[in-house]
Amino acid sequence: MAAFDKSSAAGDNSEELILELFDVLERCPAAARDAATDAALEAIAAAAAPEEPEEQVPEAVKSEPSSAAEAVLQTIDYDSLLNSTDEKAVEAAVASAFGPNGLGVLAVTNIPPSLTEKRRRLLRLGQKLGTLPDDVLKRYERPELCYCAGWSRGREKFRGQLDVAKGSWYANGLHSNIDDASLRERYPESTTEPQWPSPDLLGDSLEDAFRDLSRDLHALSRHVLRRCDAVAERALRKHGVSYETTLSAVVDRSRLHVGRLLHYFPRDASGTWCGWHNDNSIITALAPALFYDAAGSEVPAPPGAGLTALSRSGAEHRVAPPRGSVLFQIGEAAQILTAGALMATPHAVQAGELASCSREAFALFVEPAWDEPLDVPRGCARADALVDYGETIPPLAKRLPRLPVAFAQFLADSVKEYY
Ligand SMILES: O=C(O)CCC(=O)C(=O)O
Repeated sequence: MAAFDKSSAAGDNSEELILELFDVLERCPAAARDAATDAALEAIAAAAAPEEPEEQVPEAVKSEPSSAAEAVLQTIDYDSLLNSTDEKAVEAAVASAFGPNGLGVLAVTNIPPSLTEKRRRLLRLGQKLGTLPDDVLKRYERPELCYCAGWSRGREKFRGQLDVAKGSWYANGLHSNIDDASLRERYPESTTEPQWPSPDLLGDSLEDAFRDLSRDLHALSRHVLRRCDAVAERALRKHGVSYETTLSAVVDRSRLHVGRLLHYFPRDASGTWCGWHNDNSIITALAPALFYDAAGSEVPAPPGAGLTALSRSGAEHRVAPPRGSVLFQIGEAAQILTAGALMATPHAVQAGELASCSREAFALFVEPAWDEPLDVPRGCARADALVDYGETIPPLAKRLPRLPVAFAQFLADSVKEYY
């Protein structure tokens, strides 16, 4: 069974218009489809802008018409996400972002000023941290934890190459103490607290800033996930599959929510700051990046720099988050648990023409618990969860030899393929 068979008839509710139009577009003659795709690409090019453009997105829920649905950044207003009584409209926006014709990225716009302040506070600390002398940073490395807690630069390999383009600070975003002896013994890398720098070193508490932002992003993720569950449930129901293990339930019983503060070092040549990959998470919350020059002043993004996503049709698109937004991407654990009704978002970070500035970003990987069994819903096959992006993403088929599999095992098998 193809869990998300796009040729099946869409529902007859007007609220399902977006999903239905996706289907119509797929059945269009190639010329019409190409024209629609070109229009979308032009719109993307016209929108190319620094990672934090000036425009606000005023609409409550901005759903693009289907002719431009391919690879358009879908947005949803924060207040609508939390308070709208029009669930169908909110779900349609989530379906457009993460469905088969979506970009795989959802921007939650008009976030509260307090969230923006927490993002700026943490990213500023990321800039200060990343520009500390190497010998100071070394004190915060934990080789015995495979550099999975605290500072890590040039220790991970990406596709066989040592990754020195960025440095990361890793910690659990929510939990400072995983008080389970068995988990601590089996998974020390992800259950051990890093040694946080004292506030004197950076002029502020990295630990507080990291956890404050993580808590807010986690809370927001749960609102998005509730709608992801509704979208998956509807898609699977069309195939007579009942959706029992919801993403929300999996996240609620997990304490594995990995935060990663990223400092992308200035470069003297164009290229890629972070190569193509899928996250292993259920969902990833991304605080849009800030850029700093050598003097520590905030600057606009260099042309062409920033997050790039691979749309479901295989086209690359730069993502320009609206000002005052948070981005969400789907990870592979969700792809497996929904048998492909929600697909992970292949993404990379480009350095642009000449990134003589640093880039500061933060990702919260909202993950299943270590021992959570990952499986497709009853009635679906392992093949339904597999999506092949050729050379771009290490094939999931290889990293997922059988189902069910404990999340920690899937993570370990993925790390082997990527790093
Ligand atoms: O820096 C970003 O915007 C994305 C980070 C990312 O892809 C990752 O850490 O996996």
